[in-house]
Amino acid sequence: MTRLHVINPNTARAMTETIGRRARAVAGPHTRIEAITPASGPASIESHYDDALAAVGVLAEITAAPHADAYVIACFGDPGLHAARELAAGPVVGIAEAAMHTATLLGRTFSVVTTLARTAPHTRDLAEQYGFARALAGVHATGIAVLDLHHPPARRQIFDACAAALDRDGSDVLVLGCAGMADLADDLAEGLSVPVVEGVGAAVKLAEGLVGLGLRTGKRHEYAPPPPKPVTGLLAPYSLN
Ligand code: 5HY
Repeated sequence: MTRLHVINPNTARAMTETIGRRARAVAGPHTRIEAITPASGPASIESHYDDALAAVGVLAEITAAPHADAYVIACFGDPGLHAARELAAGPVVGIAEAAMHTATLLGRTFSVVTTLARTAPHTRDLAEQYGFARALAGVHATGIAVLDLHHPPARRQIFDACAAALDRDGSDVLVLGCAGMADLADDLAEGLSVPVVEGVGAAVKLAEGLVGLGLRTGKRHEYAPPPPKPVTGLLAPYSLN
């Protein structure tokens, strides 16, 4: 049995339920999904400030579950990804990185449709960091806040934004830029007749594959355990001494 911890870095429990449903819908019969809402953190992640706060909660969940075979960070900003890989023995897969890898196996270019415009530069930065800048045809914001994605009008707005993005970019594949859109992929793919990649499912299947291959995070260099040192004040409980 593969124990896969899927961590929603924000503290919106309804969103964790959406993420968990999608993860379980795509997971194989030998994978047990644990969908996790951190005890602390922002209700949603829409800024660098939210991202920084959320990373601490992600790391706490990684530390609390050393027994997991792999972890998914289920936020399109991949908060805390590199620090989590320093802590975890098993693979840690961020949904943005997973979605971009998956999209480039399906087409030469992909478009990302996301929430607020202010998050678009971070998506471009991640594509650059992960080596997908050339394949990224465009990042398109809907202007919908993360916690408003479940409202019916938002669904129509997202569909229209996806259609416009594909037309404008001439791209082959669509990537949904928020974990809160995870349950929209199948309907969008049918309506738009293109591959629609959402990061939760992509990350779950990649994590399953890595575990199935017996592969774990490399610990020789950058992702070696962090050197222990005193941590004072608010974050003192996170000291690794
Ligand atoms: C996410 N925020 O997937 C991102 C999406 C975004 O709370 N979950 C969040 O807007 O960056």
